[in-house]
Amino acid sequence: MRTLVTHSPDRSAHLTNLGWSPHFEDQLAPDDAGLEKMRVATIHRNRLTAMTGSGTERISLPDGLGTTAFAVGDWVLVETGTMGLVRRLERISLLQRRTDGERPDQLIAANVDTVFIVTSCNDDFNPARLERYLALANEAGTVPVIVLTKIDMVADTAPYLQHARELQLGLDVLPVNARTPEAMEALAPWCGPGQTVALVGSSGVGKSTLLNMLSRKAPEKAQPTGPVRASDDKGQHTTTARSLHSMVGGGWVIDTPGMRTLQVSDASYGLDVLFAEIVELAHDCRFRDCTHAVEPGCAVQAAIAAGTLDRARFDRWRKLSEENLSNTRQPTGPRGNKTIKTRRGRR
Ligand SMILES: Nc1nc2c(ncn2[C@@H]2O[C@H](COP(=O)(O)OP(=O)(O)OP(=O)(O)O)[C@@H](O)[C@H]2O)c(=O)[nH]1
Ligand SMILES: [Mg+2]
Ligand SMILES: [Zn+2]
Repeated sequence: MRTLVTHSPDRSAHLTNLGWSPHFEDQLAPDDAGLEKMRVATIHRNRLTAMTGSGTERISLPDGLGTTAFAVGDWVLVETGTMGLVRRLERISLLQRRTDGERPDQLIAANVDTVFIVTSCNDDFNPARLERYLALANEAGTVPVIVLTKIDMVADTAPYLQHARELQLGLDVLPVNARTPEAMEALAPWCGPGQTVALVGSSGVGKSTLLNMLSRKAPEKAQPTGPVRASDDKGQHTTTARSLHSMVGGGWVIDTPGMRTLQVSDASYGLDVLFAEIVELAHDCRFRDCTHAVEPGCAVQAAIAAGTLDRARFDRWRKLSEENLSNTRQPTGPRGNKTIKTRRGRR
């Protein structure tokens, strides 16, 4: 039988550092008093581990309940001794993505405060792909930050920085060499006790390199990192599972495998935050349901003509909006139908 160190005097400080907050405390019933509060650390096909401040344990799930219903970062209540799962607590935030076919959404990470969207100063840098990550992070109610790695590999980082900053109003962009301690200093404002950050991005951009720095891993415990292909800077998918690790300055960091594709679905809010300048312009279109394609009096088309809105950015907005509409499960009413039958003038 397993036991945990449950009576440490600074136990509640451990829990707070682990991300426990009133949001979770409020979900406890008097009967839950004897249960262990744990945070999901790793998820494999048939295996789930969770941690308290003092250790990581394998959790046994009730019959018929698979691991796909859980995300790294979830809070669960567990029976002391047997380590049997009692229930999962409602999440503050959830990063999830649509997978191909009819399979359920893939849960990337839960109860995350900040998403570090990692990209490099090389062929990986792609505004259209970064916008997908931004929509995902916005939709989940997390704060996205762009971490631009491999600044030591280029003579001039300015164009990368400029393009990244233009992706979303007020977006923080952090240029780093992920292999140096200065990278940690750059990321520090989003880290610290009680904070949970997730690293996302394509394979080879340096997510695990950053994680090893943030959690100051001993070499034998470090997340493996792998080289990128010289011809196109693509990584080799070194990390294959999501996992939660403590950071040296307090707080928790989640490593994720590089994603090959990222579909946008159920992300209208996330897209509105991402493309706030287009949403803003649309208020001035003559027709409230203007599609910004052919209508007279379209403020969005006028901005493109005037050179104040980039046509490529507009094209990406249209592509993502259409993809979101066709992927979103519940139809959102007549606007789901692209032919506009009733057009109301504003004045
Ligand atoms: N020069 C330089 N190399 C870096 C930097 N960041 C990461 N690398 C190297 O890039 C390669 C890939 O890094 P990883 O940390 O494995 O990348 P990853 O994002 O975790 O990749 P996956 O696990 O495959 O998703 C390794 O060889 C790192 O040492 C950086 O800022 N500068
Ligand atoms: Mg990795
Ligand atoms: Zn318009």
